[in-house]
Amino acid sequence: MRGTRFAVLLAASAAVVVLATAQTGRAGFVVYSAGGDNTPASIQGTVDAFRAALGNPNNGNAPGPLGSGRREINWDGGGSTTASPAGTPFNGFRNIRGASFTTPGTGFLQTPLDAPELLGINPTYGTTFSFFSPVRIFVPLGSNVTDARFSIPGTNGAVPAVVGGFGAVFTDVDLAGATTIELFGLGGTSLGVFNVPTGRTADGSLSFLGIVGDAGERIARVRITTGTTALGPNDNPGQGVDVVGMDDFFFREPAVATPEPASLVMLGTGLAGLAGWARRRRAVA
Ligand SMILES: [Ca+2]
Ligand SMILES: [Ca+2]
Ligand SMILES: [Ca+2]
Repeated sequence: MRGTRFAVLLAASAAVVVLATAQTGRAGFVVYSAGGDNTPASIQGTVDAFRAALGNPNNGNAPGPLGSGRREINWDGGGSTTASPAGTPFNGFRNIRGASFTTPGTGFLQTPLDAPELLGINPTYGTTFSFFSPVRIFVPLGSNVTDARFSIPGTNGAVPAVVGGFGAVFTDVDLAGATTIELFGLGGTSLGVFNVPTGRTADGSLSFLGIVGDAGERIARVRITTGTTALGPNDNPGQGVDVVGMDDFFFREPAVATPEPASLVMLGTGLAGLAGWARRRRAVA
């Protein structure tokens, strides 16, 4: 009888360890990455595999919460051929897709490669960058850091959310290790920093990095660092200056950010009870 209960205790402890590892370590993440040339086809297969890993369908602008699928942002404004400047926070996609963006800089730009708003920063950027989805890319201004937070689509940010995976397309990643995606959990703990692979052409390359949890990992915030500098200087990786832009974002359907999964709470309560039982057994032995 005692042996049976001890086995139950061991089993419960092992389950908690597995869950804790999945919540806090990067061992529970599956990485999809590709460093391509200047054609969308060079990263298309990896992007599509990541879409499938996030789940179907693409939920578009549908209100949530929804039980499956993913959201995408292509920055193209439904076929716009002009730039759209925005401040920070940038909430243009908060209600329809469940993502809002901030930067330590001054704002953001969704821009075609030939727009005066982009070329006014530096006239060489029209050939430094290229797009994955035509014709606009996305860049922070005054900083190379972009933070994304999530909410249930249709609540206009009122219901905070977590996502199980996130990925993005990048353009003109030249220096290894300079462009990264860092994931954070609900308590602000870093879940890992993941490097975006370098492209295969000197300018205008496309790269993709996507990370998806395989055990219910919950991502509350994403920090994207693009290159070594805010937009402004010429791209010059030989001198350590790497300017990088972004295109399409992909993330799993946002889910309500409850403080702790009910199953984990129940398991923890059960484990505490079992541990108490074990202490009592030792005390009377
Ligand atoms: Ca685009
Ligand atoms: Ca370059
Ligand atoms: Ca670059």
